[in-house]
Amino acid sequence: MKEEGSEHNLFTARKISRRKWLLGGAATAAVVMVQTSLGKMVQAAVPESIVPPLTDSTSVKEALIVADPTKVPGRTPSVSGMPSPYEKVERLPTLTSSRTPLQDLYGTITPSALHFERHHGGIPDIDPAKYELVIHGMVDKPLVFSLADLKRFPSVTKTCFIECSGNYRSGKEEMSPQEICGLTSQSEWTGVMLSTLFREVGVRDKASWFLAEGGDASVMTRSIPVSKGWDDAMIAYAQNGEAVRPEQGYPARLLLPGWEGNTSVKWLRRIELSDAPFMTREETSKYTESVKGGMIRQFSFVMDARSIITFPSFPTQLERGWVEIRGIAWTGRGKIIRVEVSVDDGRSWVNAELQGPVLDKAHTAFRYLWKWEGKETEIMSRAIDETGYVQPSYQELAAARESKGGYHFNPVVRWRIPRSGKVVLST
Ligand SMILES: Nc1nc2c(c(=O)[nH]1)N[C@H]1C(S)=C(S)[C@@H](COP(=O)(O)O)O[C@H]1N2
Ligand SMILES: [Mo]
Repeated sequence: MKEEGSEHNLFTARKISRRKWLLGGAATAAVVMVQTSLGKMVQAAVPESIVPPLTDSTSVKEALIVADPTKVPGRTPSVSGMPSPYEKVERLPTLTSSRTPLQDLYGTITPSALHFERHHGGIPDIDPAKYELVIHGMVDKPLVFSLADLKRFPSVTKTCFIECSGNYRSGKEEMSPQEICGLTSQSEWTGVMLSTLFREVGVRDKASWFLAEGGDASVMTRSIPVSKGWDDAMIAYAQNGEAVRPEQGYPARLLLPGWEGNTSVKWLRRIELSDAPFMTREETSKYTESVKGGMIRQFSFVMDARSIITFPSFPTQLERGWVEIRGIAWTGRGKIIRVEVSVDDGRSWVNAELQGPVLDKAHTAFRYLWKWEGKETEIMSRAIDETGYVQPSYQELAAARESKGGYHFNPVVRWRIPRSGKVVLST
């Protein structure tokens, strides 16, 4: 048999010494406060045999206050679940947005409570019984749909990301993935295809654009080409198996997979068909970006391919030895076909393993097993999508845009690992 204290696999596991195991068992009995199934706090003597064993990182005091959960009844069932109180995983709210903690998540679905938020005029309180969606303009038969009407149409479900087009920050070393690009999240959305409603109202052939308008204080409006409406646009009323959260547009939002987040108009109340874009405030004063030669790009709807390593990242304290580099990659143009990782400052690149199934316009998890020997280096990832688009470096992008940020800024993110193992953003 192997010594408990020995390294028993490729990774540096937490060591438990045999001597301390025995010492833990021999400690004296403790008196702790426990909650009964009816919520009453009572004193209970914990027999010495259930005092948890000591490990290298638990002190005698810590060990004594942890009661054996197999010896007292647990909490009774509740109406709605909460994460474990031991987990502190939170969005980072400001007045107008909050960011998804990408570095703390697993897999690719963002728990609804952690989906990023971006509100131009706060979160409205909308009574679902009074909710109405009007579709009018260049149509044969203008109609008003209640929420119940929307739910009577054939439903569809799609897993995809929503990303804010302003999703990039940098400038200091102490920045986590959440702070750098936490304005992207993924949900399983359910609703009705917009094409179904287009057929219902009889969209005219001449109609080439539509206006989407929100019922919040900002009355957010964007012009969208009708082709996106016939393609994969949805009116979503459910998110991750429950009603869309108020923050995400309850009771119904437009969902334009792969396009700038701002086009997925929340609290959607009106769609107007037309033969020209509406040139609203949002798409003239904002949501345009500069390109070389003093030119401006407008109606740049599609989100470009992108990736970020979420582990190790700031604020990871990295240990030497085997490390599973993990991250997510995504593109608004379809599927991610490859993610390349460099562990030597960008000199050479290797293919990361993609977690299947790789979905259309969806966050895709990747991983790469690497042995860190303790030498200073920089690690990074770059995404390649099915159109052949390669995520650019910061230098390439800054040169093409003649700017160091702004909308649609999706550069390769580099993490610097100094000899101390304290991971920071390379700036
Ligand atoms: N009605 C309305 N829709 C809106 C917004 C808004 O302020 N009002 N914000 C937009 C922006 S800028 C983004 S990035 C996404 C954010 O969606 P989320 O808050 O569900 O993450 O919603 C878009 N839809
Ligand atoms: Mo946004």
